[in-house]
Amino acid sequence: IANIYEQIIQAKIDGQKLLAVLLDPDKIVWENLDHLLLKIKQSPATHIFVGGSIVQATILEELMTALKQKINLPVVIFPGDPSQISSQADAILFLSLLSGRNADYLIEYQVQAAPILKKTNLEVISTGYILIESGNETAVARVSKTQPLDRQDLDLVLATAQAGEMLGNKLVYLEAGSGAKEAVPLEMITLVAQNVEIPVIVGGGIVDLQGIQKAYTAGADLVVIGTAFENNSHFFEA
Ligand code: 1GP
Repeated sequence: IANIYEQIIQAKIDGQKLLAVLLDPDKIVWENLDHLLLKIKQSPATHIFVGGSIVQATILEELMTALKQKINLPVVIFPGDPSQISSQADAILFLSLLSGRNADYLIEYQVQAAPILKKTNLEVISTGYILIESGNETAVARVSKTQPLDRQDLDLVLATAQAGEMLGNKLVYLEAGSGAKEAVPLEMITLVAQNVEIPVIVGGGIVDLQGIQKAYTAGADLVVIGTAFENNSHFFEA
């Protein structure tokens, strides 16, 4: 699948909204995989993201093989660390955790990943990753040992997104964290979307179809759904 970033940009120009289903290899029940893949095929998803804050599963490659064989959607790695790189994917979100001040997640892991990525054909998409406080501690904050940004501090979130854009990030990802109690505030999505040129991804704590729609209306270009689909494979049927 050629140039995923260009497709995202084209969708933005065309006003087409994108939807990613997030699959965490650790949480997949292997026996249910065919059913899961069928449900993704029947869903409005435009992308599959694969990753998690920590992935212990050794089934990453098997999962990638199954996804590539059985589903005709771009597969994008959404990594918690450099161990989650698979050359079978189409692209990788090359994340910098801009909300935090942990150098490992700002540059160290990227340095470790670069030579690995050079040996693959993965499309590398530089992404400014911004964790927003969500009413509960999420895995991203715990694993990265960073503080999320205050959900009231719109100015700081915007400045962070804009700094990412100035550094050359091609996407900004507003993240409440997987299983967040509260999703990213809609006014925050709007403020960022209106004041950066790059596409805006929003995820974390979106648990119903209205939540997806509201995020789109607020200005999200791509919404990520993890937990809600994990808990209910019929989620998209409503
Ligand atoms: C997490 O944004 C994604 O990185 C999805 O979050 O699991 O809450 O849908 P949920």
